[in-house]
Amino acid sequence: MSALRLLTAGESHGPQLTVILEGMIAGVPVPTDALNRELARRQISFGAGGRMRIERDQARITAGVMAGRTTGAPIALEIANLDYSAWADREIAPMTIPRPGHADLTAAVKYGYRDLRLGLERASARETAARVAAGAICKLYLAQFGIVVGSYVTAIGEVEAILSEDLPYPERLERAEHNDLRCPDPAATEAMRQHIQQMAEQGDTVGGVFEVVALGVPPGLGSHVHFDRRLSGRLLGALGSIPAVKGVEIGPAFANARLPGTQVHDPIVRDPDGTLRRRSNRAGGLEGGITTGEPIVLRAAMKPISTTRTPLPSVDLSTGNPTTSRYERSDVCAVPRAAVVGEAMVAWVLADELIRKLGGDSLEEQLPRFAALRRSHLADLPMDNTPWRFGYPGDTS
Ligand code: EPS
Repeated sequence: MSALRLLTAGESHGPQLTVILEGMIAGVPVPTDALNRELARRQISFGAGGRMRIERDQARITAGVMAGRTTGAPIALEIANLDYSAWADREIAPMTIPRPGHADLTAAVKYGYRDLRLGLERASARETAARVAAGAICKLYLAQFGIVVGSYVTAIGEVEAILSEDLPYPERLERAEHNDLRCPDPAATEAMRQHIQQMAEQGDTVGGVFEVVALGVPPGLGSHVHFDRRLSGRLLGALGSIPAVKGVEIGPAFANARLPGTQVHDPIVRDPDGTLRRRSNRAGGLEGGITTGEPIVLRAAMKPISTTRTPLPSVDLSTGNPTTSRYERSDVCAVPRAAVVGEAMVAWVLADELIRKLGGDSLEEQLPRFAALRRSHLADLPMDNTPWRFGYPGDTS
């Protein structure tokens, strides 16, 4: 069982989203604006639809944080749906035509819905606002140990960012904060904008690829001993749980699959001071389901949004007759926003693993344990009389 349990509830057009995060240790500072800053990052994006002009997501913490710090009790928070007032008293006709690609039909089959709105209300990516709020708390926890989780967009449809391997991750993350497509390549950003614009004009939608990176993660999180303790699987699953994400890889996994092993595996080298390092990071920061101390690099493919203005073939479930999908409103491209959700999911998994690794119930207990762990990894361990030690993020040789 996870040390850090996350539950979200709430319909897209209901009164609010509700989140419970259980298992967070006591003593983590939670400045109120930190959560709202993360929520605002999820809302900013070129290609977002009308709904994002209505919502101004704010988290209201109702439990588990007192005097600006976590108490160790379950953390509860709420995010109001401002669009609720427009829906609350409206007569809404049942929706009977499933949109191809959406959860409309599969949810109806599973739960026996006759009105497809019952499925879409919960399948809507509105729910991801709840994850981002919880992820913000996980990020605050990780920050206490110098761990940073960020993201950037590398492709929108056919437009690919060109990022030199020498462009350091902190610089990529910094650049991503400065445009509404979260893309670190300025030339590609402009082309992406035009592509989204063109898709909107054609009544179409577009997907893309984003990367989530975690910096400063110590070696030794996760485990090889059992399938569900492999951190690789947990991270892949966490990103794969984001609506419309249909593919995830660790490092350049699909490119690695096409190369001989000698060109893939990161050489292990010993620095003059005895620190063990990897000369490259094609493993994306994970070997044997355990962190290596190198940046964790995850890449996710998001399909185009399934609500398209151009009708797609479908069947009206009330008559059984062939017809085409109907359109109310939707985003044209949600990739930059999904990247922020990806950060939240990765932060949640890493926080869970670190809490499990360090044990204890408070930051006061955990900080010295983290320092001790680091010291134990840094201790000179003789092997054939040659001292060596594990490399840690942030070590300089
Ligand atoms: C979504 C449809 C749109 C999106 C929504 C996800 O909402 P609406 O149906 O109200 O127009 O904007 O995303 C959000 C509300 C959000 O907060 O991200 C869908 O069908 O998945």
